[in-house]
Amino acid sequence: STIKKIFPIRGMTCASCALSVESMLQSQEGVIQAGVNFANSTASVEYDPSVVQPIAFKKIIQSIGYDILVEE
Ligand code: 9UX
Repeated sequence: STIKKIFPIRGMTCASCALSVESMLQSQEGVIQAGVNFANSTASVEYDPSVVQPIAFKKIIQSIGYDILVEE
């Protein structure tokens, strides 16, 4: 089964930033679906917790110069 959660994103200054973050999340193994809302600075991510944990999102998002706030 999958989980869908909303995560705050930091560092996005334009709609193009949001698309970059979104495609990065979508490329992550274990992510079923991801959408980034630039106006709200949030990402909605549906993922399979048996494949990936949100801490992995932090690494890939930081690698392109943004940040995602995940609890842990
Ligand atoms: Mo453009 Mo959004 O470089 O950074 S993608 S401001």
